[in-house]
Amino acid sequence: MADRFSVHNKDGFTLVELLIVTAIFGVFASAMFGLYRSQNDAYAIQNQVVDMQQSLRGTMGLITRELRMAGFDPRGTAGATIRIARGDYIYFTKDVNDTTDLDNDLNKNEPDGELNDSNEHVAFGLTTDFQVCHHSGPNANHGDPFHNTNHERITENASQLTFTYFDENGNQINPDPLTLEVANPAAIRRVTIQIQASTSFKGQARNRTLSATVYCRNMGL
Ligand SMILES: [Ca+2]
Ligand SMILES: [Ca+2]
Ligand SMILES: [Ca+2]
Repeated sequence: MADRFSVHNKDGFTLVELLIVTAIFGVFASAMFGLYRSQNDAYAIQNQVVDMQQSLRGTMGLITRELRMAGFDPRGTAGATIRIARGDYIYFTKDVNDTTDLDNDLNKNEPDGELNDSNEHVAFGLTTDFQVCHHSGPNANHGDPFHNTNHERITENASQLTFTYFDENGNQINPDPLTLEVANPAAIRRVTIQIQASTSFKGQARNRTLSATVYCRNMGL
């Protein structure tokens, strides 16, 4: 019996052996936990960045699709054009619908020579709380992103939205420094769009920027 409590117990572990095993296990467990936590963080950051990039791509897809139609006016009587062009905001019109079926041909998805139908007044802008907003409606209540609630928020955490404008000769058209608007938006033929989004994880910010160029082929026809 006395042997069981001896330091030199041959049948079981000694106290020293147990302490060493416990210490080794502790070091191992804490290393594993650290590894797990850092992998978890890396995974969370990666997820955030992927979400941000998807949101950016979705926003850019919508802006380029819509902007390509700016000035679409196949009947030539609607007066569709780019109406307001600022560095952070654009508003344009396109005749794509015939919501009331003006010509009684049972087709509501065709140009009718007017700009009073759904999705014919479109605006994109960046709000002061860093969201890219989209307005699409049947009238000139085009949703100034800074004052109007009649718009849809399409990108969270956008730190920057920049529109750069070019005329038919490829020359950049700068907004007037006082009005902040391009003086003659009807002269615009090409627009470069740049959106930047930011995400933050444990105080570390990550930014992604996406750019695209749209040729406004329906302008100036
Ligand atoms: Ca109409
Ligand atoms: Ca019709
Ligand atoms: Ca129309």
